[in-house]
Amino acid sequence: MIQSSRIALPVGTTLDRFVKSNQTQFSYDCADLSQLLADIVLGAKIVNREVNKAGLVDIIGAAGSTNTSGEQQYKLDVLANLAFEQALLQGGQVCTLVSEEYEFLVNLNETGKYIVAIDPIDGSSNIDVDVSIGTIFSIYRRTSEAGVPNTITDVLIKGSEQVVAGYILYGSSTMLVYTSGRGVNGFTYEPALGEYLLSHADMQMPKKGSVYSVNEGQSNFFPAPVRSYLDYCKVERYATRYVGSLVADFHRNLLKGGIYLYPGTLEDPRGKLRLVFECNALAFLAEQAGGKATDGNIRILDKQPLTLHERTPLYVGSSDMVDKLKGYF
Ligand code: AFP
Repeated sequence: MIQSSRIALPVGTTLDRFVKSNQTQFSYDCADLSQLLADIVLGAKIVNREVNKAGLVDIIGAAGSTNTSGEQQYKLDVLANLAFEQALLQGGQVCTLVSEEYEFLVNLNETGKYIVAIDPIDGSSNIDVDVSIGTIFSIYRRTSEAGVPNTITDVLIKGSEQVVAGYILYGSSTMLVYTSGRGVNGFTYEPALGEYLLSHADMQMPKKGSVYSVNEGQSNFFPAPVRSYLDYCKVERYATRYVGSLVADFHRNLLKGGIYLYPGTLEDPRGKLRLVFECNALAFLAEQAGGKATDGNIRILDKQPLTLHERTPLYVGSSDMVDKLKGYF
């Protein structure tokens, strides 16, 4: 006998339906946003499929190449980059793609209205050890003339100009979290349906938490204000939680409250994280959820990138915690 009560259960709100029913939240054409997110979701589904079988097939491990920052590329980095590029190319909304995996911009469609910045796989070194990884993306409205290929100056845009930003977390479940500038919403992937379903509506980062996330092994080389703040965290007996995948650490702090720190060091004052591919998107999400993001002196979203792969210190998380840290600078 068919269990009608079971099949009658509501499916929930799919990402597509959510975007369409919240049209007024997006200042531009909602159909564009819908298509763009659908393209990113398609890329993410391919990545998710590969991540889930990473241990079974020859997908883990180094690809034998390095990316533009001289870092080792993992096979999944290469595959994910290709998956997103192909999905965005097919969708046709994007004039230019900039990716952490490419040294230069890639012009996809001269008439496209949007520029996408993407870190296809964040936390690559965690792939081989089955720890959560992520994808981070920012979407900007094109300001250059349509029909003309963009140049580097057209894509060096402040984070405050983002129209949409988000991430996909490939964790114990796969989640997509995004903002279009009117709050933050989270969707959990239901693999049987192939859909992202609204699971975390109007996410708010607690004003304060008791977790700090930092690679504290490097702390002898951190700037004095950061070292003082870390001493304060210990006095307060905050817990340390650091996965080494920015998306995973950020996501936990978004839900539970906390602060993520990636400072510069004495030898390398700009740290490791990229402004365009990683920090801007998370800063936009943090602010939209009530949190804050700074490099210690300047709000991340106000920083004008001078190069595509520019790095910046990043302190992001609960507003009271970021304010407290800023007090030490
Ligand atoms: P990988 O992609 O090289 O693993 O780097 C990940 C990352 O950019 C970010 O996701 C982590 O929070 C941070 O670097 C970890 O860096 P450390 O290993 O220096 O702590």
